[in-house]
Amino acid sequence: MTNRRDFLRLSAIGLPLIAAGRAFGQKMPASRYTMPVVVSTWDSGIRANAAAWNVLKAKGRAIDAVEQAARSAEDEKSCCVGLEAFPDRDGYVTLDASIMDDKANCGSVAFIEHIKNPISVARKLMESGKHVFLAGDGALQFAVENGFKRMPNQLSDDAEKAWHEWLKKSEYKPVVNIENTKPKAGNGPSAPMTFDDGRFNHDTMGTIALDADGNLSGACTTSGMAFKTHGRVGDSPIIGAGLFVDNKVGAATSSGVGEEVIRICGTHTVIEMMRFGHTPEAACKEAIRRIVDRDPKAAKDIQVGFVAISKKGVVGAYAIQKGFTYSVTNEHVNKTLPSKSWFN
Ligand code: SD4
Repeated sequence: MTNRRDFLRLSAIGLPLIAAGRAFGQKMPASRYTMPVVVSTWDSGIRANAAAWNVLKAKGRAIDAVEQAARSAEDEKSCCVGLEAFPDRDGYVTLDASIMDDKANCGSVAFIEHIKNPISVARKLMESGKHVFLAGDGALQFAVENGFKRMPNQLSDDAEKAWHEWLKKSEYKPVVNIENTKPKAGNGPSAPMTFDDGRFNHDTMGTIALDADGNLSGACTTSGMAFKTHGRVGDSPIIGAGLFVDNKVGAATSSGVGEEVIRICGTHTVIEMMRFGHTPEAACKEAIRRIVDRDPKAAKDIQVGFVAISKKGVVGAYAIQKGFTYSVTNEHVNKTLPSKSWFN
């Protein structure tokens, strides 16, 4: 509790600062959004945000909102997340997902097959309270034991076509910003992807939200990099790499080449920078700097993007390459914004 002496001391320090701020015409920064607010990676994040917004506008919890956002991406045919996604090099669709709430409860599943909504398996694991991370057959077993339906191992027509085409050269080469490649004209935003569109890679849906009570949560779901080695796990299910939440500071998520994000504990780095005073954008930039500094030549050909939100609703992002976008939705806005980038 603040006693009288503390009050006088804080007043003596604080009032002149507030007065100075007013004198210089300081306003709320443009990147600060009133809560509740939800932020997702990429253009397709606007559709995930719509699912989250249904929860947030009814004063629901951030953890429920981010789960709904991830589920909506997993359910979408056009979004390269979930069972419709491109497979690994051996023709298996293997999924990664993570979720984290305002009390540092978290759950992750990696390299899981046959499950339509891995994010909800991650949530179930989080709530079971026993473990935080399950992988492969064990994750599938946990899902089935908890009532999730085991789906058949069947590639979508588009994924099958793309995989057979890829097999002709069998060259693993992630394409920068392929996540935002538009479908062919006339196909519409929810048309299934086709190989002719040049899509070799996958959207990752990372979502972070601040609810009406001021609590933060995040979720991240992906099929990983298309045509990856069987068994490969990226950053998305790793707490501190593809997703991190600290309810006193902020929340962050990432998309792009997961190996680079794992090396620097990407989203944990972002949140630690914010803890010590960086804005979300400056913190994301610092994480990107670490990736670029490690191998500036290699960085020219890869994409990684971070997006973060502070406890006060300030949102910022930074990427290696131009073209990374993030979508923001609250009572006043529903828009997709370009991220700043290291290379232009
Ligand atoms: C991964 N970070 O598995 C993910 C891929 C991704 O948009 O973000 N694609 O490495």
